[in-house]
Amino acid sequence: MLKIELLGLEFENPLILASGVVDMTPELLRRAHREGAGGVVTKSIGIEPRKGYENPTIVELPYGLINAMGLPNPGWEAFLEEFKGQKFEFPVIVSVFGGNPDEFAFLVERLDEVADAFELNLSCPHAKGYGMEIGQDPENVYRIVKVTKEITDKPIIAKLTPNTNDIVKLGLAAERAEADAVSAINTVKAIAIDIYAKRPILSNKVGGYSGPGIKPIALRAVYDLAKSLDIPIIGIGGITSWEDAVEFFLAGASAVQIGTAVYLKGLSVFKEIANGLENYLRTEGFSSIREIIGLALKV
Ligand code: RRO
Repeated sequence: MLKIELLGLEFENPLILASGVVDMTPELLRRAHREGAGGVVTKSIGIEPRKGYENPTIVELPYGLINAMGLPNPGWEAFLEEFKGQKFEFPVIVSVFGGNPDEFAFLVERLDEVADAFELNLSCPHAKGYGMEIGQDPENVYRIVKVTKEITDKPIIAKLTPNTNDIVKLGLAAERAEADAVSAINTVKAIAIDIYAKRPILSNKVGGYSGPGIKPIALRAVYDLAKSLDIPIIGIGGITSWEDAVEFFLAGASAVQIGTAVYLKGLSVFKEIANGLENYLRTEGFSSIREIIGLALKV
């Protein structure tokens, strides 16, 4: 009932582990799959190793988290070394970040052999020279998708930022450059202040907000993208329950990614949501998840 084919890949279910949460090693990815994820996205990989920012890098709030991890990653060479020759029984989407089209192209070329698909991080909300700073401009989105498509036959997903006045323009630019899908959204630029220390809590001061608090923002982004784009949309943002997931499918998502809920509730959230989805489909008289994608766009 939950099986889907997306980007030419078979997913046991449309619930994918989002980038940046318990996804640093092959064994952690296998564990996410054992616990019910239909596919996984790796932590964003760049050219050089990065330690990330000093602590504190995460603030927990009543409705989610603000993070500024600072793109911690081992760099492409160490990543390739660790993933080369590994076999996975589920799709592994490799997330990459760069500061310009050439860096994205370099990473996609080098990591091609270990990726079933790539997710281009055009949307990290707080890294100087990366992510959202370049991904807010549709022309950059176009150029980066275009060069990566020329280098690989693997599917390319453009991960979009909500920190823009018009996410649909970014999605259309990705589609024009022949992206295979878009994923939306990355985190929402945010800050938390310690009222006694009288200073921002995160070492980087600003970060990205994720979790239940951003779900309606993410859902609106998916809804608007689905109305304008023909390529598949992968919904991300605050999905914590099966009801949340149903909303995203009805708004036009072909799959969803789950990140903060894994951080807050553990990996068991995948089975919980998958069971709830199957029950919903059965009781509403559907035989496949496909049948509910975009139903809320028709009214
Ligand atoms: O590493 C991070 O701080 C980070 C990244 Br790469 C991203 O894409 N989104 C986010 O909220 N944090």
